[in-house]
Amino acid sequence: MPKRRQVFLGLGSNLGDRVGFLRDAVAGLADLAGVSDVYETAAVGGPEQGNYLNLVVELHTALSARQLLGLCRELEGAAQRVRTVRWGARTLDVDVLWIDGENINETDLIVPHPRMFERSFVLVPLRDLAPELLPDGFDADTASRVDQVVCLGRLEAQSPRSTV
Ligand code: GSY
Repeated sequence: MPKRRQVFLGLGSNLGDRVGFLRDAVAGLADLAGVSDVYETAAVGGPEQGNYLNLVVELHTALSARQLLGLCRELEGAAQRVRTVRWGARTLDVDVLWIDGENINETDLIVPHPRMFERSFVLVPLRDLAPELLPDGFDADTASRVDQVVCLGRLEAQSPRSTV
């Protein structure tokens, strides 16, 4: 039996029932060890699009990096995600951010996620679960203000009103 490792996944939604997509994805996760607060965040990159809801989850799992990537794709598929416009609006995006002890550099899988340490929409929720992983000197208050990252509180406390 492979050893369980600490893993962080980043989830985001900016199309349709954003709360519902996040809630269903989190509910479908085995080995869940933690869920950050939900943050409303200004979209980074791509065409003009609506705000995202973002959160980070922690798993303690024996799944391999490739199995985790498969899990991310499955969760996106379950949210009827359609890949049309690159960096465009999406019902659900799930990224493997970090796996304890892993460094992977393959065309379709890079761990730690290559942009996670530049993105306030990842770092601010990650701080809820693993402040020790944040870059030295990261100032969440300044980052939240500059990059428009607003804490909405716990996922279970969200109402489904935030449909876009
Ligand atoms: O890379 C994840 C998808 N994504 C996001 C996101 O989740 N949140 C914000 N705020 N902007 C984003 N741009 C992309 S692409």
